[in-house]
Amino acid sequence: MKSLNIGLVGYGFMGRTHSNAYRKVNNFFDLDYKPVLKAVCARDAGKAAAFARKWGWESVESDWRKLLARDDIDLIDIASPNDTHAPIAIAAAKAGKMVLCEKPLAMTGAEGRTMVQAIEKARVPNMVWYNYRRVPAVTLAKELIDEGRLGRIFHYRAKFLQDWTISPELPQGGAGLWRLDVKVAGSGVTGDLLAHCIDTAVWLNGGIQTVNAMTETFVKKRKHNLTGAIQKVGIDDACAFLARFDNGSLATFESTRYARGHKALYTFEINGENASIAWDLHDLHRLQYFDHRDEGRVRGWRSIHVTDGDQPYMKHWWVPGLQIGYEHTFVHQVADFIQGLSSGAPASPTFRDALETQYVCDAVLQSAKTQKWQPVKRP
Ligand code: SOE
Repeated sequence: MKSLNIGLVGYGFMGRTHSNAYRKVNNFFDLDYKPVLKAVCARDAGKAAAFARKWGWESVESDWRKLLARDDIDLIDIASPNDTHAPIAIAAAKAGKMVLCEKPLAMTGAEGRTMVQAIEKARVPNMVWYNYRRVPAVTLAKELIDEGRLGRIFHYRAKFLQDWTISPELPQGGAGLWRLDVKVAGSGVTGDLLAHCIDTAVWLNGGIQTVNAMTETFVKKRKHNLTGAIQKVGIDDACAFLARFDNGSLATFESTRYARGHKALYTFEINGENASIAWDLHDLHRLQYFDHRDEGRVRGWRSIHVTDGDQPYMKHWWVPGLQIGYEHTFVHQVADFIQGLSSGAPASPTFRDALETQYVCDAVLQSAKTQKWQPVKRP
């Protein structure tokens, strides 16, 4: 087995999910490469060192440029805040490193395009961590749709609801709270949560042509955690939009961080002429499926417990009936990336795939401003 030497940038929530995935993947998947946790990089060297001790990273860097200059690193994994994705990814590609990047790919479509250009010029393997594609039930939904079981698709309905920013006392900016700081995050729920819904939707149901959106910022001013200054909030706290897909289906998307009681309720439902599918992150191992072609007397919604060996990814885990969870989606993503290295068929979403989501997010935010339908522009 060959070594795949990883240099991770960032040690937050996503740094943990990625570290866990690199450590576990070879225990469950037979692969040609073994990720080696070579170095973790973060501005705060002390905190990075503590993280390295906990997760087994061999060394620590406090400047990502030094990490990129190291000959013993094959792959740069960007798990730092959104405003750092482009400079690190572009420099890493120029340095000939493979690049994995947390979602959203970029702050805007224009920025994402420069990243795709750099990656494709350097011809380095790349991927964006839209992890929900690799929930086995969601992958099963993709298989059922691709087999044509739903027939013509009429409707796509997605929601991602949270409630963690309702308090006006919550500051913006800094560790853990940069998602509220527009200069660092680029946008609010659109880039953070709807980006997941859009990525899954485009994967399952094809391209989006046009959107009509509304956004709201419920808390207008917050204290900045780093400077203490009371500042205008620049992110969207909530966003809802209508969309038309290339295949003629109609969609509604909604996301908010103000849905009291909901912590991470990502749901989608797809209605086709023959069958419908529904999925819910809080019950992530189940896929709801209704097939109108079933015998009438027993026709109804089936709740498929996606835990059997012939269902996506599950033969790599325990025995039928036993569930896996959120962290396993990241393990699947690493496994697929490595299998892509071996086969030469890159795992999706690549940077180019993820750029599509940026273009949709741009159109959504533009529509919320103009209060008009906006076509998704792919310059
Ligand atoms: C925000 O709270 C967040 O952590 C997102 O940034 C993740 O992408 C999402 O999967 C869960 O919620």
